[in-house]
Amino acid sequence: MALGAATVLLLVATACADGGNEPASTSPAATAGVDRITMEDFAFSPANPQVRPGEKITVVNKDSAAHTVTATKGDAFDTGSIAGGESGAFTAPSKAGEYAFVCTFHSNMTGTLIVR
Ligand SMILES: [Cu+2]
Repeated sequence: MALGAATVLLLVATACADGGNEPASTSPAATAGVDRITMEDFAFSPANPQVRPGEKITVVNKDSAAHTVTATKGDAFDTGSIAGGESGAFTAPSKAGEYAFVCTFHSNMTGTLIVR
């Protein structure tokens, strides 16, 4: 008598596609409703601020070194040098879009201004 070794493995596919509660992130790490950017520990906070067209953005430098917020393409915006402990400002472009920016003194300090 041979036992038929037919093992039927029933895999119940758990493909439940109902009730997905993951937060929808449209733009990567965009921080909405920002009117201020802080420079601290040689980084921008937030690095990806979302602002309104033509909005005035205050920039606060909490480091001791000088920093800038400078658009990498063209002359969309530029705070010029902001000394340590000081603050400055710039006006967001009137045209919606994403504008990369950098500190001209520290090329590793980067961010993206999201205008919409
Ligand atoms: Cu800097």
